[in-house]
Amino acid sequence: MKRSELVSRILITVAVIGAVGAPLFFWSQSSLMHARVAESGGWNPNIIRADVGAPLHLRLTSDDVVHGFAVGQMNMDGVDVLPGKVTDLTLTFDKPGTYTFYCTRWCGLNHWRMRGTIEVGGSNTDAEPAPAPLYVSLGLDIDAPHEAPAIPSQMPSAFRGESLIRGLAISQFINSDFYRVHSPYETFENLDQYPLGESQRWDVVAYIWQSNTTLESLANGKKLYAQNCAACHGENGAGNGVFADDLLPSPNSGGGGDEVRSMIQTPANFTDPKRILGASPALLQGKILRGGMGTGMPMWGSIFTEGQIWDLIAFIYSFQFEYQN
Ligand code: HEC
Ligand SMILES: [Cu+2]
Repeated sequence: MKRSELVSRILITVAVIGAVGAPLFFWSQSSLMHARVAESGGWNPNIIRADVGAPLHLRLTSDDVVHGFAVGQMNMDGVDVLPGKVTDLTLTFDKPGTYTFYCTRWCGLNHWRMRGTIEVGGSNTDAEPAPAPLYVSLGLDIDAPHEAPAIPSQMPSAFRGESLIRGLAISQFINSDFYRVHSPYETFENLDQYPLGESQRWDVVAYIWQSNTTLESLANGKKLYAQNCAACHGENGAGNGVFADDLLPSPNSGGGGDEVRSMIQTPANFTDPKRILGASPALLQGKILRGGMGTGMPMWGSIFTEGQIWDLIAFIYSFQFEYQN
């Protein structure tokens, strides 16, 4: 499904209205929806019902800090939800289903727990079941270790790679069917049929990875990463974001002593070549969609469109490769 079609599934109008006092009077036919940091209860209400095609009016205010509101799977920019103000938002859904809404401002450590659902009822005329994610159809165990057995001695460069491929037939590596199901390390192995040294093969891998994405996708991934991932995984991908040290294991991950605890809490370091060069896009997609792993890694499947997740993955690999721009 193209992104423009996804966007057209929802119609949005927004207005921010001054002080809560007087305007309340005008809008009193529908009640306010309150936002609070997750520790104080998150959204109230956090389940909303609506009907297909019928405008849903939401009146949002915050009881504490600045929050944001957006509906997942819509490629929608968040609208601010301010203390002492009312944000008036009208949403119209043209497909039934369960939608996730979420906070878009880093309001605190548990920011990403500020989520709720909109149940949109109506007859499901053109229902097409969602296809299984790639990791499921591939039967990939995304929790198995995926360390690359060998890593490059310097950062692979797409620029050097491009100068090496003249006369080599590598077009079979440059399409999404290949890219999505192979790790950079597997691609490095596949390249051993060519007359190239090891670091040259890694440079060609960098070239192949860059050729399987676009500057637009990388830029969009970078933006989404800064908004949604950097607070844990770090601006520079090193797993050292401002919240990284404060993450708690999820309640059901049990004890396990300090060593296990620090292992399961630490956000993945995307600058670690062993880790990322050993992971295929399908594996990273599975982890992003599903989240969990008994850690603080949120699940993002209900938040991002498929295209947005591929953009994030393209950006994650850019911590491993020197790309040309
Ligand atoms: C609240 C903190 C937090 C946020 C926010 C977060 N992550 Fe994570 N993430 C983690 C933790 C902790 C892990 C380690 C879990 C593991 O690897 O088992 C992790 C692991 C991952 C992995 C697995 C890497 C691997 O090698 O297996 C990927 C991919 C990932 N995160 C992507 C993202 C993306 C993309 C975003 C933003 C959309 C994001 N994360 C936001 C905490 C976070
Ligand atoms: Cu918030």
